[in-house]
Amino acid sequence: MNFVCVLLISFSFLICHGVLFVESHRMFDPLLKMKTSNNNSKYLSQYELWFNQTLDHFSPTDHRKFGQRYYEFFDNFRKPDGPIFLKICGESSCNGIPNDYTSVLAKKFGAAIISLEHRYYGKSSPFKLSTTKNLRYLSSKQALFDLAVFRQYYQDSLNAKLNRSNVENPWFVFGVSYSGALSAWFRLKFPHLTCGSLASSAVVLAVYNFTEFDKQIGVSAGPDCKATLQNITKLVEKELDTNKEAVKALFGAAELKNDADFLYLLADAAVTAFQYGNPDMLCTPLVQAKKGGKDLVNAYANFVKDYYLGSLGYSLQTYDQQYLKNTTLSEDSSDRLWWFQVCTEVAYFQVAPSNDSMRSSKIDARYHLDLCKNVFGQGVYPDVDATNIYYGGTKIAGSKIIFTNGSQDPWRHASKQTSSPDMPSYIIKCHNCGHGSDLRGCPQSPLSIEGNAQNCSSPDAVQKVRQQIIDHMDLWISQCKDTDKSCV
Ligand SMILES: *[C@@H]1O[C@H](CO)[C@@H](O)[C@H](O)[C@H]1NC(C)=O
Ligand SMILES: *[C@@H]1O[C@H](CO)[C@@H](O)[C@H](O)[C@H]1NC(C)=O
Ligand SMILES: *[C@@H]1O[C@H](CO)[C@@H](O)[C@H](O)[C@H]1NC(C)=O
Ligand SMILES: *[C@@H]1O[C@H](CO)[C@@H](O)[C@H](O)[C@H]1NC(C)=O
Ligand SMILES: *[C@@H]1O[C@H](CO)[C@@H](O)[C@H](O)[C@H]1NC(C)=O
Ligand SMILES: *[C@@H]1O[C@H](CO)[C@@H](O)[C@H](O)[C@H]1NC(C)=O
Ligand SMILES: *[C@@H]1O[C@H](CO)[C@@H](O)[C@H](O)[C@H]1NC(C)=O
Ligand SMILES: *[C@@H]1O[C@H](CO)[C@@H](O)[C@H](O)[C@H]1NC(C)=O
Ligand SMILES: CC(=O)N[C@H]1CO[C@H](CO)[C@@H](O)[C@@H]1O
Repeated sequence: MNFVCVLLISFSFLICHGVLFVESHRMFDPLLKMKTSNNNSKYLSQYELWFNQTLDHFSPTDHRKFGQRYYEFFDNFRKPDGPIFLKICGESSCNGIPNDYTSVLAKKFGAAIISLEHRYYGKSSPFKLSTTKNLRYLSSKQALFDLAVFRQYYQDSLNAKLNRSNVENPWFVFGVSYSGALSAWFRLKFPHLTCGSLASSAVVLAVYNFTEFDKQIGVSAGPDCKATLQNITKLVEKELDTNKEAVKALFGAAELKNDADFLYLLADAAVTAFQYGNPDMLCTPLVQAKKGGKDLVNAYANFVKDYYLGSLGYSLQTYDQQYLKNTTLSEDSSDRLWWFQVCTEVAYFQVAPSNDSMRSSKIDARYHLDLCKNVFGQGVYPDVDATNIYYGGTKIAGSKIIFTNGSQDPWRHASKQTSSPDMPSYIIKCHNCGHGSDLRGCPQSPLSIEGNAQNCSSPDAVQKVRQQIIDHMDLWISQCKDTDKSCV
C-alpha cells in the first residue's frame, strides 16, 4: 500500500460515521470491512468510502445531502501525477472495483481507479423506501452531476493530501452498458472534467419499440437455434392456454402469476446467453434435443433452471410485477430501480418485431406501458424523445469518446456504431463476443479475471480493439497533460 492510499484510508475513518442521510441511516464497521477487503481476486477493492452528495442538483432551494458509496485502488498509481480512472457504476449495487481489463490498463498507465456507486442503488439510497415519489431524483441527469461533483471533490482532497493546489491529474472515465452511456454522456456534458471516455457497449440511444434487439438475437442464434427457439415460444404459448400451472412449474416459475411476465422471463433467459458470451450453453442442447426428437420445451426448461436461474443466479422476482411494486429496500431492489429508469427515461422496450420474432408477440409496447403503470402508478411512461434531445442519441456531439460493441450483443443497436474521427467506434466480432467484451473478455458474465480473452472464439479480435483503446487513451491523456501545463 503506498502513501496516497494510507492517507486516504485514514481520512475515511474520520468521515465514515458522520455521513448524513436524508431519511435512512446505514451504519457500517470500517474495521470489519478492512479485514475482508482486497483478498478476493474478483475485486481490486471492496473497502467502502463515503461522500456526502447533493440530493437535487437542479433545485436552487433544496440543499439536502445523502451518503454515496465509493471505492479506490491506488496500487498502480504513479504518484503524484498519474491518471485517475473513474469507473462508473451503473444500475446495480456497486460492491467494489471488479478486477476486469481496467486493472490491466491501470498497470499500463500507472493509474488509480476510483468507482462511485450510482445514486439509489446498493447502499447509496437517499431514502428508506423506494416509493414513486421518493424516486423523483433518480435519473441519468442527476447521476452525471453526481459524478462531476464527486470528481471535483476527489481531485481537491487528493491535492490536499499531496500538499498542493490547483493541480489536475488526467482523468479518464469508463463504463459498460448503461454506465457506458453515462461514460459517453459525462464526456459530452463535462468535457473539462475528463480527458476522454471509454463507452463500452454504451446504450446512448433511448429506443421506444426496440425491435432490433430481438432481431439480433435471431442473427446471433443462427438458423437452427433460432427456429428451435421460435418453436419453443409457440409451444409454450399453447401450453399456457391449456396447461398453465404445469408449464410454469416445469420452468420453476409457478410464482409468476402474470403470463406475460413468464413469457418475458423465457425471452430474457435466451438473450442472456448471447449477451454474455455463452451461446453454446443454450444452442447446443436445444439443437441436440431437436435432432434426437426430444421434448423441446423440456430442454429449454432445463437451460432456464440450471443455467439462467442456477449458475448465473438470476432471480424470478426480476420478472414479477407483484414483487417489483415492493418499496422496501433490500439487496435486490435494483430491479425496481432500473425499471423506474426504463419507465421514465430510456425505454429500450424489448418488444417482439412484427415478423420472425423469437419472443412471444404478447411482449409488446402495451405490456411495457402497463408494467410501468402497474408498478409505479398512473402517468409514469418514458419520454424517449426528450432523452434523445438532451443527449443526442446516436448523433451525440461529443469528442474523445471510444465506442466499442460486441458483434453478438443485441444492445449494440442502441449504441453508436458508426465511427468518426473524434468518436471512434469499434466492433469486436466473434462467436461469443457480447456485452462489454473489451473489458470483460469471454464469457462476459460471470467475470473472468482481468477480462481474460483466451476463451473468446477470436482472442485476436478482442486484443486488436484493446490496442486501439490504448492508443487513443495514450494520445488523449498526453494532450490533456499538455493543456494543463499551458494553463499554469
Ligand atoms: C458528511 O456530513 C456529515 C454530517 O453533516 C459530516 O459529519 C461529515 O463530515 C461529512 N463528510 C464529508 C466527507 O464531508
Ligand atoms: C479473506 O480475508 C478474510 C479475513 O481476513 C479471511 O477469513 C479469508 O480467509 C480470506 N480469504 C481469502 C481467499 O484469502
Ligand atoms: C505540507 O506542507 C506543510 C507546510 O508547507 C508542511 O509542514 C508539511 O510537512 C507538508 N506535508 C507533506 C506531506 O508534505
Ligand atoms: C410501437 O409499436 C406499437 C405497436 O406494437 C405501435 O402502436 C406504436 O405506434 C409504436 N410506437 C412508436 C413510437 O414507434
Ligand atoms: C418448428 O415447427 C415447425 C412446425 O411444427 C416444424 O415444421 C419445424 O421442423 C420445427 N423446427 C424446429 C427447428 O423445431
Ligand atoms: C417487501 O420486501 C421486503 C424485503 O424483501 C419483505 O420483507 C416484504 O415481505 C415484502 N412485502 C411484500 C408485500 O411482499
Ligand atoms: C419475415 O421473415 C422471414 C424470415 O426472415 C422472411 O423470409 C420474410 O420475407 C419476412 N416477411 C416480411 C413480410 O418481412
Ligand atoms: C476456458 O474454458 C475452459 C473450458 O470451458 C475452462 O476450463 C477454462 O478455465 C477457461 N479458461 C479461461 C481462461 O477462462
Ligand atoms: C465500427 C463498426 O464496425 N460498426 C458497425 C457495427 O455494426 C453495424 C450494423 O451491423 C455496422 O453498420 C457498422 O458499420
